[in-house]
Amino acid sequence: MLVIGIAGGTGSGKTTVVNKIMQQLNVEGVNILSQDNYYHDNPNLTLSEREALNYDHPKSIDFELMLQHVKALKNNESIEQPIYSFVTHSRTGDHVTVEPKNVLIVEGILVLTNKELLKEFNLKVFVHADSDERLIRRIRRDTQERGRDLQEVLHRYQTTLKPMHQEFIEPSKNEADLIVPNMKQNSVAIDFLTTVINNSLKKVH
Ligand code: UZR
Ligand code: MG
Repeated sequence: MLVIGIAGGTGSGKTTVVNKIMQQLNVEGVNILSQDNYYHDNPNLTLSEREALNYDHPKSIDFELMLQHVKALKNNESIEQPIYSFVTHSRTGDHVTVEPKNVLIVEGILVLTNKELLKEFNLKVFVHADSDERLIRRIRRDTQERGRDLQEVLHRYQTTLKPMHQEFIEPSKNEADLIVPNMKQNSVAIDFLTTVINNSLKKVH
C-alpha cells in the first residue's frame, strides 16, 4: 500500500488538491483518512467550553488512534473510523467501516507534525498558499458554510490559527518531499504528483 501524507495550513486547499489527484490516479481504490475525523472527543465539556478549545494544536488530535488505523490498513485490516461533527465539536458516536485499498491519503493541517505518523508515509506533500489567501478562504468557508460571523473568524485567526500555524504547521513543511503551490493554477504540480504516485504504484505491485 502506498501511503501519502498531505498537509498545509487552513484554507490552503488540501481537499481540492486531494480531489484533483483522485481524478487522475490509475487505481481502483484510494482511501482518504482526514484528520478532521480524529479530533479528541471531550464529552464532559459543555458546548461553549468545547467551542473555546484550540483545534489547531497537535494535542487536539487523537494521533494514537490515527496511527493505529493507518497501521491496520497497511496490515490489510479494516478499521472503524469515528465520525466527528464540527457543529457540536464532538464525535457523533457513529462509525464508518473503511476497507484497505491500494492507496491511502492521510490529509490534514497537522499530519506532518507527528513523528510516528511521518514514518508511515511513502510520500509527504505540503500544499502552500499565502496566508492572506488562506485567511480569505477561511472567512468565506466559515461564514458561508459553518455559520460563524466575521468577527469570530478574525478573532480566532489572530489568537489561535495564526500562532499555531507559525509554531507547528509552517515548520512541518520541512518534512515534505514536495511542496504544491495552490494559489492559482497548479495543474503542472498535480501532474507531477500523480505521475510520481502512478510510478510508485507500478513498483509496489
Ligand atoms: P481545514 N475545527 C473546527 O472549527 N472545529 C472543530 O471541532 C475542529 C476543528 C477547525 C480547526 C482548524 N480550527 O483550523 C480547521 N478551528 O478545522 C482545520 N477553529 O481544517 O484544514 O479544512 O481548514
Ligand atoms: Mg479540509
